[in-house]
Amino acid sequence: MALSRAIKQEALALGFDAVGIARIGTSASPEQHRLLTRLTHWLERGYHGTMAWMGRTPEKRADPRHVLAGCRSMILLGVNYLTEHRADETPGHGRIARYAWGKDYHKVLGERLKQLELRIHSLAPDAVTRSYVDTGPVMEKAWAEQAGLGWIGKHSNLVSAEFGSWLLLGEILTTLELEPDEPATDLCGSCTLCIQACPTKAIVEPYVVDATRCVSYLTIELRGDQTVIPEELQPDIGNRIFGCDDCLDVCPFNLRAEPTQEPAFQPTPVTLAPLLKDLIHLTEETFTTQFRESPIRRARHQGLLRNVGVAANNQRLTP
Ligand code: B12
Ligand code: SF4
Ligand code: SF4
Repeated sequence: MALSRAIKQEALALGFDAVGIARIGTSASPEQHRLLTRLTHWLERGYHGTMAWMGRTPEKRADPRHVLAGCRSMILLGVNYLTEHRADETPGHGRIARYAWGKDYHKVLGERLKQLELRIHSLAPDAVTRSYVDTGPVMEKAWAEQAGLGWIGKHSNLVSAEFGSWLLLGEILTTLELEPDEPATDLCGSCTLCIQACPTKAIVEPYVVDATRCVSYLTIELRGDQTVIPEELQPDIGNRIFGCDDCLDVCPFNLRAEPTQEPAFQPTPVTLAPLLKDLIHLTEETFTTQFRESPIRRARHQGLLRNVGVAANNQRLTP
């Protein structure tokens, strides 16, 4: 009990905004069976598209004990990335998803997770720990729900009563038996705003996203110079050139969310108001320097140019 409290205090002191603990049983829980079933159905329907890594070892992805032998607890951590800025969407501009306005969250959260692991080891020298931020075979949203950070909304992202949809997640798996938190309750009710807001109808049923239709997948994960965005989806991509926030933006639980003061997530002029006519001529060299510390690197130079081309075409701009 005291150890769990001390770990949570350390986490908050390191700049995490939300922290909770999920218990991992010695045998698979009904929740783990549900996870595996949902993941398997999702994969069988081909919703992962070209993200082949999602299809590897689903049993491992659904069960943390296969990721860290002897895992008994998972510490889930969230960082608020909402800033007080609004994207400039006047004609001629592209739109970049909020999570990519500042520095790469993998690095920001990853460094804090490493520090938290060190502090856990000083509190409990025998503990074995392993941390990830979207970097391991762990279903982060589901465990964050179990740890009480929020519930999985109908857009399939985690919604926190305090931070709305704007938490990025990371976790520490550990052999320590920590005091678990109460799982969060689904407060979506009869709301369907996110489903209606999706420009490409990617939320095929409540809680299920077909990634191959999702603008986030189309503009980030469908990478490479040979990879063309399906023509029938191109008009619906509108001005979005990296990721998409439409299903998050409409969620009523975001009305009360407070912006973060975290410097790492503040936008740059380019990420807040990317001018399509400038980006169309972006060289590989400038791309590499400009986005060195940004999640936008993941789309690669050719991928971003492809997205800019689609957005420019949607706005009837000529190069
Ligand atoms: C693959 C992936 C994607 C894919 C697929 C998205 C998806 N919904 O699966 C793509 C590229 C499209 C994507 C997009 C985005 N992503 Co992403 N992504 C992931 C990743 C790597 C795995 C997610 C996963 O396991 N998917 C597999 C399917 C089966 O899982 P699922 O949809 O979560 O299914 C669960 C529920 O929907 C529910 N469920 C499923 N079926 C059913 C049926 C019923 C009846 C019920 C009740 C429930 C239910 O149970 C399932 C298990 O819990 C995670 C990181 C991680 N390691 O977890 C980040 C992650 C989910 N992504 C994240 C973010 C921020 C985004 C974007 C917002 C980025 C953007 N702005 O462009 C968008 C949001 C799109 C959306 N609406 O989901 C964050 C979400 C943070 C949060 N607060 O939830 C994560 C956690 C990364 C992180 N470390 O912060 N992502
Ligand atoms: S991120 Fe955009 S495209 Fe993907 S499910 Fe949400 S609204 Fe739809
Ligand atoms: S928009 Fe409505 S249905 Fe979607 S996650 Fe938010 S509350 Fe739930």
